[in-house]
Amino acid sequence: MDWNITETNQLTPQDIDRQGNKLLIGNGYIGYRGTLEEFNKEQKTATIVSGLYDKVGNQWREPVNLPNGCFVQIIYKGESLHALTSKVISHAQSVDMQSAVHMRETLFETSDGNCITIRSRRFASLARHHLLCMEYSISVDHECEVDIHTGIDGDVWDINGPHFVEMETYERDNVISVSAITHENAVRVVVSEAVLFPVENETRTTSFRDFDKVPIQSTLTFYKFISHVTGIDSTDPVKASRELCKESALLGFDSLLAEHTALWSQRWEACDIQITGDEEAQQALRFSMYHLLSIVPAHTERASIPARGMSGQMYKGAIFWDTEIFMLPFFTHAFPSLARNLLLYRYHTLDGARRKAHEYGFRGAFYAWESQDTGDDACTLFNVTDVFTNRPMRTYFRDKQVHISADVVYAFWQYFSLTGDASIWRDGGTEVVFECARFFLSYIYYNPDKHRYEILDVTGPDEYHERVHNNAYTNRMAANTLEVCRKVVTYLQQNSPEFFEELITTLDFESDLAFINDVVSNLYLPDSNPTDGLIPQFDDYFTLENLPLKSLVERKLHPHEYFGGGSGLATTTQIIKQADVVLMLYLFGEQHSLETKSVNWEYYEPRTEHGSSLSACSYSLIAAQIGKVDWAYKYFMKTATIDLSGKGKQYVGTLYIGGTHPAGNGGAWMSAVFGLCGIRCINDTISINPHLPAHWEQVSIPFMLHGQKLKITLTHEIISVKPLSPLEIPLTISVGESIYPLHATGEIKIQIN
Ligand code: IFM
Repeated sequence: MDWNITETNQLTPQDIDRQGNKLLIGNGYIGYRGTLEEFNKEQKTATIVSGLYDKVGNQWREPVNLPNGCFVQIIYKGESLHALTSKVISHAQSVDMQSAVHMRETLFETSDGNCITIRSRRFASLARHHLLCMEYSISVDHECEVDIHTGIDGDVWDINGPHFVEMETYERDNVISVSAITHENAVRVVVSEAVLFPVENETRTTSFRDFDKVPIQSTLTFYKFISHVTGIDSTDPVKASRELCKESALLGFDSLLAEHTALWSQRWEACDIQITGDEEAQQALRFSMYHLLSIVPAHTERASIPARGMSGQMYKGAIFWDTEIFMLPFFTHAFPSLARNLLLYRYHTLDGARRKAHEYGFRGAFYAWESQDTGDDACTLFNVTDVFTNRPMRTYFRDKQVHISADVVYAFWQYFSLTGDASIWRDGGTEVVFECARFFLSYIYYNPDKHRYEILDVTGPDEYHERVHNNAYTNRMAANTLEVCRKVVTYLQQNSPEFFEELITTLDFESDLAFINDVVSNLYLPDSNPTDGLIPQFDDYFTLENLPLKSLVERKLHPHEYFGGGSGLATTTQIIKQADVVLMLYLFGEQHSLETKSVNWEYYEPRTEHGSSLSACSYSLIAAQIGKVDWAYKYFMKTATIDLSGKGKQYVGTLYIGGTHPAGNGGAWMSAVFGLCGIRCINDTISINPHLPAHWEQVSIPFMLHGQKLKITLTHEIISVKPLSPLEIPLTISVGESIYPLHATGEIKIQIN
């Protein structure tokens, strides 16, 4: 199967936007959009580094787009060769997912009939996370001279910029550096470049080099080594950045590429799922993993994955619940240390969550709906613009999506129970769990008439119905938070009593613990109605207008009008934005019968708009469990192709909101592994109940549980599980009613049909 994702289209502005996202390269520190070297801010070039945000005036705080070191413009007899304005005979642009290298090949015909081909390769080094490397070559049909203009382009695309208040250029030892400081926090940002060029006729203007009248007989190749360092990473970013360039130029492109490729091979070995019989699904799933691997911060536990990855400033570069619920499973079962980094980001932003709880008059930790570097909430109270009045519309994402704190706790417990890594509790996890539990204790109400605790005035995952009471998802997740808190307490009392006692005292948590015991058994959990098995998404949901989605869409007066908010069309109806009850049924699968799952899937599916990229995977997961394999496949492909097809919403009014969809990418992995392959882990047991599409001949999955590496291979007839190294912890495999112990080194094969 081909590992290349290739685009050969004529470049329209829409293609350029889409390819910028789709053909992104990254190493978790740098994300570089899949644009061409001659492009500039008009074509949305962007170099985003993780964890760096800036705010200008009253505008949204957003990631900083760094000066673009990949810029190159070729000029032939005064004619700039540009993919948008020159005569292009052929153009191909691709990403090799195996080695995470972006490539382009464009054949230009000049006005005097010379054919000039530009080829480039670039990668964000996985071995040196501040470094981008590029090889650029020019091939000609007829011997000629060209002018080459290259350098660091500081005139960058911003949504809410400009973010630099000072920009200076230095040159020493043939390394050019652009240094600037950010507007809000005066963080120094430095981009430097070294160029290995075959001839020495360079002149310089500011941050650009000009190589004039360069003779080319057939092909000329040069290399750029571009480093990106900020004052957050280094006390002397100018020096660090320059040294990295010099060192890289000495090592050379090929050896840097070799070390980068070797690391990517290791990554693929740990996670590549191979599907025989379905090239389209294979490509989509690999592509989803490629994107997750390109943006996961391996270098730090102080950053996480934003909802639009590292594809730009969209969605304020903010981290949502997307990471904990939709991306973490992939990392937990393939790269537990990266999952750990993502979780600890929540520990490092706990103070921001404490501040938010305090701001709203609650105790404990209320995590930011849109979290950046400090954990303070970047979500505004008016997060959507009304297309009719062009006025900001009051939304309650920030104030009422309290499930965020429960999502974080859910993820911590999942990580612990699937990896066995108890160090997470001492390294901050316990504090996160205690503070989130405390938040819910202060948020709940006791209803004396009904003798139960309730959670009022919240917004669940379905953002079209704000400020509802007893959202089934939120109540279940809040109860889980309290249950996890109790389990962590028990674990620590048994395993780290001194640490536990100290923490209880430091956090003054004794009385909260006593309260938790009472609440856990008396918190109202909306359950299935005995007559029809339906679970109300929230109080009185079933009294809302019941109409087909199509009819609601027909009521629209504007193509981009928002269905939610104060007077949105969906708010008085049963049409929901995204999986809500169905997601809950997946996350708490053991507590619900297949019958309940089936009845609720059938009810909510036609009422779900899938207005969020988070929705499809839940419908795929439950469809697989209830035997609707065709639907499970359909929704799997929907989530797995979201960034391949680039069909997601690109603009709201004039605001660009496109970008990659890492939650959709993580959802693809979940739908394939937990849904279609039917893998589910409970303690040390892997239960496997495959629902493979008829045309899938075989699937093999590298899979980690409790630190043990396995290869699970499924066909329609046989399930095989093979330890990839001697097992240190006994594991069991459960298929149907039977349990099979997995032996230290041996593969087990189980006939299923
Ligand atoms: O977190 C999601 C939310 O559930 C729906 N709107 C988009 C957010 C970011 O993906």
